[in-house]
Amino acid sequence: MKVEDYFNNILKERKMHLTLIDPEEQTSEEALKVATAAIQGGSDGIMLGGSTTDNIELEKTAKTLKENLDVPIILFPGNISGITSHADAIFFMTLLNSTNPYWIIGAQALAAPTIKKMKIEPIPMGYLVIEPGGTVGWVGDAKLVPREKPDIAAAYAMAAELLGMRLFYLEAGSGADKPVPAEMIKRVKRSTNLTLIVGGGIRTGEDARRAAKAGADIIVTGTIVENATNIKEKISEIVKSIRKP
Ligand code: 1GP
Repeated sequence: MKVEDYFNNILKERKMHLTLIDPEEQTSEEALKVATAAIQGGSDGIMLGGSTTDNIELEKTAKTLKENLDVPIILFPGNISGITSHADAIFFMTLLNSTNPYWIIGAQALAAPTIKKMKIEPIPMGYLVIEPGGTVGWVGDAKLVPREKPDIAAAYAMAAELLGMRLFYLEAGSGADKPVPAEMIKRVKRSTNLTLIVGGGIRTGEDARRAAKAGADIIVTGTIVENATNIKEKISEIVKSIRKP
């Protein structure tokens, strides 16, 4: 089954959770342990990537995860180095509010021939970086969307929808001290029919629930698995809170 269909089937019934693993943060064996615990906690898939991903680490980790896990492995590339064939799909994304054409369409053009040859499933996605923006905001030369300007985020989402993208990711930046504001999530969700992903700075069940209630379809967390002593329990806290009616 295609990964996008897998998403859409689940989303008919409930919200989803994805765990982001940065291959640079641990060995591939450790990444497998983290991913296994996250899946036991209720994560619906694993995203692999980071703003400064090293392709050698990525290849190793992706291969290990792909051989040992049953949930989809989705690439979340920070650059053209974030591509490997050991994955089920790739978020084929454009950093819409970058001021540098490289991050809007340059990297995508360089990567497209390889992705076509690899035959992994591309999922077209608009990516918008909100204050504080973290490493991705800096690396991606983003003109950060102010937190109190939900209409700006909604306008970008509408443009993404009109351009034919099917997913939209509101990103506060990995490790952000505060997640994307609920009002912004609400405004984006109300303005489009896109599948809405929200991530950056979500650390508790309450944070996740607020984002899901505001309209996020898919919640992404990364940093919490790097810090948690009991990964399964921590992910389960997040997952339960977004599945509550
Ligand atoms: C980063 O949105 C993701 O791209 C996850 O952020 O590491 O803060 O959970 P955190």
